[in-house]
Amino acid sequence: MKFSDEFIEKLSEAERIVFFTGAGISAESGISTFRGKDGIWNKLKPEELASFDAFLRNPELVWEWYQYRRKIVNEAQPNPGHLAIAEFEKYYKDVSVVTQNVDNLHRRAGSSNVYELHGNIERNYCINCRTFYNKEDLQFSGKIPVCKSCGGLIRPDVVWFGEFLPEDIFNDGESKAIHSDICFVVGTSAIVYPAANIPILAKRSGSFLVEVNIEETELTNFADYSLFGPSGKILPQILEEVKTLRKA
Ligand code: BJW
Repeated sequence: MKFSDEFIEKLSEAERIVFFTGAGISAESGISTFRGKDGIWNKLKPEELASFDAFLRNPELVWEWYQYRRKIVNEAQPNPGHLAIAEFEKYYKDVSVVTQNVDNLHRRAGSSNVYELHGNIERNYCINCRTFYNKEDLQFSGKIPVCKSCGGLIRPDVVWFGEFLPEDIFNDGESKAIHSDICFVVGTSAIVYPAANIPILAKRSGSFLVEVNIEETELTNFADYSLFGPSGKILPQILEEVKTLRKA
């Protein structure tokens, strides 16, 4: 792939890089996106699965759905897109991943600075006393697990619609984006707020905004540069360009 001269110059001069990622980066690992042709929300209703009210109405159903997704995530492997992002750390002094994904694949790929805006599917907590439980601390046998300390219902540590994002993580991720030289926006429809504000703020603060997606999104007209194609193909090609520009 031939990149623009302006993009190559930015890659050459940059010191601080942010990758703002969404479900599309994990599509090539076999994890479904939410929207679009094969998206989860085409078959299942978000209001029945991804809100606190839905959980209180039918905790068994919500647990079953998360257990199903956990199985897929556990069996999935980071793809060349995740791996390329992790390898950027060899070439830039400050590389951060600000992700909407809950699948842990950026960490498993080796990225060191990961800000998980919507939580992590492997963690859980009690809705009463907020005791945390890792996946290995819990058994799900059709009956929803309850807290060993207080007997409260345990829920996945993810952010559902109408819930606030973890404040410190959001603020730190936003700050990284604001201070970045290049902000890559990878595999997201960029329609879920407040996360979708982050790339907008990055560009308004002077960062060069590069979109990587298989199709146009809400952000395309706002981005400085758009690269259309699967992130598992495009990101390794950008990394190859970086390798020729910068020495490890
Ligand atoms: C590829 C590819 C490949 C495919 N390569 N690319 C107006 C009306 C109603 C509500 C609101 C409103 N405005 C704002 C809101 C609030 C709401 C919101 O934004 N809703 C919008 C949908 C309109 N936001 C919230 O509720 C948030 N909280 C909040 O606002 O708190 C304040 C508040 C408090 C109290 C009362 C009211 C407000 C919380 C949002 C939480 C989102 N949670 C989810 C589920 C997480 C848990 C789980 O996983 O189970 O997060 S929803 C889902 O969407 C998930 C994702 O992180 C998020 C973003 O999706 P993403 O990653 O962009 O995926 P897709 O599928 O949309 O896009 C995939 C992209 O990849 C596509 O572009 C493809 O083309 C591309 N792609 N293959 C490259 N190989």
